[in-house]
Amino acid sequence: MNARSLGFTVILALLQIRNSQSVFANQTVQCNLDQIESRIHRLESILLEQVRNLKSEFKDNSRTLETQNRGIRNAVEEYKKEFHRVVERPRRYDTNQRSVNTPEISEKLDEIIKGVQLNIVTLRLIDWDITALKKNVTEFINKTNLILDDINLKNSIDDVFQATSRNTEQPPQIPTANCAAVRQQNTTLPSGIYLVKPDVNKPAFMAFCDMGTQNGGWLIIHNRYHGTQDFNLGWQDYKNGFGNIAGEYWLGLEKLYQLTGNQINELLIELVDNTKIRTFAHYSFFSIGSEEEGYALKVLGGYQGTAGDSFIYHAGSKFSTKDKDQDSWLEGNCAQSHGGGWWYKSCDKSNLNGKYLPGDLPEQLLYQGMYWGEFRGPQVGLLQARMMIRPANLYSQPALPYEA
Ligand SMILES: [Ca+2]
Repeated sequence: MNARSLGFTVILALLQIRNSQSVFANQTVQCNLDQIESRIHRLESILLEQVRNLKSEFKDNSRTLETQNRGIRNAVEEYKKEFHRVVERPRRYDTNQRSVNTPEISEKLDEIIKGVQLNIVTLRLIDWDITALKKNVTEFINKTNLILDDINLKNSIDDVFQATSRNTEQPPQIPTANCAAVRQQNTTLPSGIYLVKPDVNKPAFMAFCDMGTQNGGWLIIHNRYHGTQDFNLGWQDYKNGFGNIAGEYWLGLEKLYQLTGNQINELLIELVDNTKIRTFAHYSFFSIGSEEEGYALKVLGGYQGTAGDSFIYHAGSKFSTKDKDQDSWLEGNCAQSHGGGWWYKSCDKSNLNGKYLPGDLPEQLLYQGMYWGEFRGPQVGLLQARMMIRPANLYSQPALPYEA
């Protein structure tokens, strides 16, 4: 084949290819058009269906709205009728009497409103009154309950007293003047604490009564036996008394004056040393003065005993404490030097309110212990000491030494 025929052949082949491509393109377009047409038909049917549904739905809504409109119209008509009825009623009522007068109705309404407001205020006041009344009733009930409690308590106390008086069949105990008077009332009473009232114008007080020693009836004014009670105290303590009536104590100068100021008493002093040896000093006549007199040892005499008379040296002396110097020692205060209140002179031959130091005392504590000069001397502290009094029977006592 030559070049010319080859070229022709190529051109021919190219033309065939071109023709075949054109046929293929035409077929593809036709296919696409068919598909589009089919889709359009489906879409049209869907739209028609939706339109039908919307029309149906619209008809339903229209019927509902129509029904609602009719209801509203009916309601409005009812309201109109009611309004006319309300408005026409006073008019018909008024036509029988006088013409309609709106201002008068308004005034009446105002009066009614005012009346209602007044009633509301009145009701509020009544409510407040009721609240206050309720409060008063509650307080009254509480007070009544308290009174009832008191009455019940009083009845209970009365019952107890009546039962007690029925059981004992004795009048209430009246304090007697002293321990001897207590014993005179009943000689079988034991030793113990009793209420005594030596001065009818002064309060009664408690004291320990010894009913066993030398026929009993002794009132303990001083008691020391273990040293727990401090006796290095001031004037007020010695005046009013201190300690434990059932243990160690000092009765007090004021009470001692009440007991002995207007009545001579016996004085019994019991002493025990640290070896348990007992001794005693008995004075048939004992009395002290008032506070104005410095509670002075005004009467002391008629000694009898085994201890020795180491107290007579103090007769006539005023009572002194560390804060009230009434002793005869011009240069000093015996109570400060010797550790306790006493009827110091210048200074002492006995001191039962000294320091509680049983046994031998070192030299620097000479005269500072609880001591009795004639018994163990000022250098030995005693173990126990007790002072007691009872009214003296002047006609049965031995005569004073200088009268013998
Ligand atoms: Ca002095």
